[in-house]
Amino acid sequence: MFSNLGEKLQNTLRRLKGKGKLNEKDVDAAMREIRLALLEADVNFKVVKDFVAAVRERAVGHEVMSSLTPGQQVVKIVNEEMTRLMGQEQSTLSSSKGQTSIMMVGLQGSGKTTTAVKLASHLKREGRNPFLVAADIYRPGAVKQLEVLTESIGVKSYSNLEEDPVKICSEGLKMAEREGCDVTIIDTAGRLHLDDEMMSEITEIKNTINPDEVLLVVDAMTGQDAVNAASSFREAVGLSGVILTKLDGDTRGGAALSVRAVTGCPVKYVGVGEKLDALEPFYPDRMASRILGMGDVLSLIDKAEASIDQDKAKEMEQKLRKQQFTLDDFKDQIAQLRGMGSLEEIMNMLPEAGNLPKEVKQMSMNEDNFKRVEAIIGSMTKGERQNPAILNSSRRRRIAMGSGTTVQDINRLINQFNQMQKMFKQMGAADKKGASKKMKKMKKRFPF
Ligand SMILES: Nc1nc2c(ncn2[C@@H]2O[C@H](COP(=O)(O)OP(=O)(O)OP(=O)(O)O)[C@@H](O)[C@H]2O)c(=O)[nH]1
Ligand SMILES: [Mg+2]
Repeated sequence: MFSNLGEKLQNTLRRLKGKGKLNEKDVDAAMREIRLALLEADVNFKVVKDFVAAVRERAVGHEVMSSLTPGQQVVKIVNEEMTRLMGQEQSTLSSSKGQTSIMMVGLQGSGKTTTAVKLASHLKREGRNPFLVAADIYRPGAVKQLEVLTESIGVKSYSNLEEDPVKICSEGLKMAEREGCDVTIIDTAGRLHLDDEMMSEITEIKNTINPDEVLLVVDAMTGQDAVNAASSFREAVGLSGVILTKLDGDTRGGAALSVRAVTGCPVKYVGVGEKLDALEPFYPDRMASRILGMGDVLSLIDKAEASIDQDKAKEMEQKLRKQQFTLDDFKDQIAQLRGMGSLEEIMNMLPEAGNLPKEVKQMSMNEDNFKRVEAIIGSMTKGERQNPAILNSSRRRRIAMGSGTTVQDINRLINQFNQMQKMFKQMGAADKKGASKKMKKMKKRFPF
């Protein structure tokens, strides 16, 4: 995704990071490169100008220039400004309960129908009960396309080729209620170009059914054309959000980086493939980190969350409450995090990570390390695993022999285990005091 832009920005920033001290000339040279990279990625020229000015102003500030790691600070600034550019916070659907209606609009071929079904599938996974309405009666096969797709995800739909689109929509809404569905997604017809006829039809639908959301679907591959379409739709019908499709292709990034700044409309989702599960909520911070090659750590955590055994996590929480966390549990935890890089890499992205003990941060979750931990713990007796406090030096020597490791390895592991235990106690205490939202989220995701 946006690989060309990412590569260029990363190269520029890497050079900055490599310098011990920065002066204004270094910053200016870097800003020129960033400006060029953004323009080449088809970011709106005015957006580029404002962005570069904002980054420059902060980058040549006293705090950055006099800091020990000025290059690193500039990277942080670019990341923050890019996040801000894309809307700062994730923008969700305006209503998450009760009867909700969502109208999809957009130019022909932008991905409306596919995205409508993807969204239904996404909302279904979130526990809602979606319903689809096919209001595109012009293109032959459009209704059938929607029917086939909705059936494939087990969602009901409505259409009626005898009626006009406005009537279909109001009928569809009633039908959805009768069927006991709580989200109605309406797929409208697209035209090749913005024209009055299309605008007046969707305006009429909008005025009749008064939907909770009007989402514009735009093809990110079309760059600034997508942004222009968003401006026109916003003026003509009003939009509550944008969905960018085809971000999986060799999209340059111009649309994703400019649409919010130019139109003021938040990007709510992105389409990342033709399959019906290829829709993701849009997180400005994650997208910025992805472009800048900082790794999409939170998405990684989402993945981890999906792979972590929820029953085990509950059991673990009970143990933690009773402070019965043993070395066996420690091993299980590491096994679940295996292959995700070091905890430090993962947690550096979270502001609270600074408070984590060094021993915990430096734990590496790679395969070799895991094998070593497994061997060490495997060479312990049950009593030792339950209560590592009894591990005196002769026991440690025996375990090192048995596991083919050294006493230092054992010491390090016990140290990490102790620190982790201490961290849980702190987390427990923070919980009582009302921990920050991020910390709670982290705890939920890493239920050790
Ligand atoms: N690679 C990729 N293809 C997509 C994505 N979203 C949609 N498509 C493809 O884009 C093409 C057009 O999608 P449709 O959903 O039919 O577009 P539409 O806006 O409903 O088109 P009309 O109804 O003709 O206006 C299809 O081949 C989709 O598979 C995406 O996120 N990634
Ligand atoms: Mg369609």
